[in-house]
Amino acid sequence: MLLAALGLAGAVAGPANAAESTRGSLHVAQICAVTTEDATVDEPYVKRNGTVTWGAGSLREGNCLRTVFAYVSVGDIVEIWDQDTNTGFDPHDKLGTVTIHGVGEYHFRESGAFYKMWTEY
Ligand SMILES: [Ca+2]
Ligand SMILES: [Ca+2]
Repeated sequence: MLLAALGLAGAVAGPANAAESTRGSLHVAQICAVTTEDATVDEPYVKRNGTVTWGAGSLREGNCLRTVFAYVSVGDIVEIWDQDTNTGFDPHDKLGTVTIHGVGEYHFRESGAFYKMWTEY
């Protein structure tokens, strides 16, 4: 009876785990620009393991984006970048890199910027 129950649980968990591997099991709940890299407004985007997974039009200093349709998993390398013209003298700016360890608060402090990000289930 117990083995049968475990077998059923395994069968149900399979597709869910497959979905997690592509989408990520943690929701990026919020990203806040405490200090922007540009003068007052950045155009932040998120890379997950080197691939751009989410971007916003703009984010003003002191503001947060409360609904971010971005998902990550434990162990992922997540970077936040500020989009610029990406010409020779104005490349995109990397604002920081973190390794996801679970639900929590993450800080990004490169290029003179300070961003916070929270993950949730
Ligand atoms: Ca910039
Ligand atoms: Ca910018």
